[in-house]
Amino acid sequence: LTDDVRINRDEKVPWFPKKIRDLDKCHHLITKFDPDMDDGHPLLPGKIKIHSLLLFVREDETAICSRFVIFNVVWLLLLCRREVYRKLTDIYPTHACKQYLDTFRQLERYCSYREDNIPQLHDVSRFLKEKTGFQLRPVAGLVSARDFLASLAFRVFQCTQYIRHPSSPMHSPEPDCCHELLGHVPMLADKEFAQFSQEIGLASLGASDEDIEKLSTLYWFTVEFGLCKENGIIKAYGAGLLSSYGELVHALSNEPEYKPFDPEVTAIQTYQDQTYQPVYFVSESFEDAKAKLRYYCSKIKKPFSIYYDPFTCSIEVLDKP
Ligand code: TIH
Ligand code: FE2
Repeated sequence: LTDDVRINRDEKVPWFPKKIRDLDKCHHLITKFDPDMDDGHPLLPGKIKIHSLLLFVREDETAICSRFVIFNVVWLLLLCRREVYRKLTDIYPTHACKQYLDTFRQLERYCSYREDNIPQLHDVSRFLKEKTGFQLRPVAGLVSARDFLASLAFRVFQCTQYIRHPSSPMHSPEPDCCHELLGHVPMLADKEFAQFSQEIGLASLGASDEDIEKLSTLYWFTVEFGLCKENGIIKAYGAGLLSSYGELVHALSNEPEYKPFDPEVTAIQTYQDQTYQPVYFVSESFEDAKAKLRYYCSKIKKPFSIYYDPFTCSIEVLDKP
């Protein structure tokens, strides 16, 4: 995280975006899985090395994006359409929370979500914008936690466009377009959840590295792997679960450990991102999770406070009295 902390001399806090336009500086990629070290990584289609693709991105972002799209369309047609989509939609009715089921139905209707179609990022983004003001922005890989969370403050969601390797359709250790479209998009179309996501983002602006670490852990156990109660029954709302058949089944089996969502505890829970989670946090409801998160964020120490102007989508920085 050291690189992307741009210290602002006057304020002595890490630089952060104040306008949507500033997000052009918020897509620092991290190479978590070094392709030279990890040939068996399921995101590497055959011999194609992710990091040589990433180097290319910096030189010519648009060229690579269209190559990615063509490339991905092939995988998507071959596998996302059948395996991922079909298997997941089979178990959503029993495993996904009601908010998800509701917005998923709308996506089927208005964004042509179906097993033989690839929804276009642009159409999906337009749908979200109308529902909750969220918009999607393509990104070439895994973005640093600071940059990723900062974009949420503006209701901007950075989306990968490539797809997992067909050898592991039921789980990918890194986000891909199945994860974004099936996991995140339906939840971002829910008002309460969109608000929750933006609040994590707002709390991250100008936060210390230590607080970013805690906020990204909170994000991990809620937005990615969160469970919630519905009439006493546990359901999934986390995107990492809703895009992985394997983990969705695992999360609601009796194998993992469940803990009540409590930001203080959740923020310091250790996690791994290679395989299924051994621990999940269960929220009473979104309202409850939001209230707890808001209280937690109000305790984060910063030498300033911020105001988000929803008309201009920009941040005003206010001195603390
Ligand atoms: N495990 C998820 C999937 O298979 O769709 C992808 C990820 C979500 C979060 C981290 S990796
Ligand atoms: Fe994700």
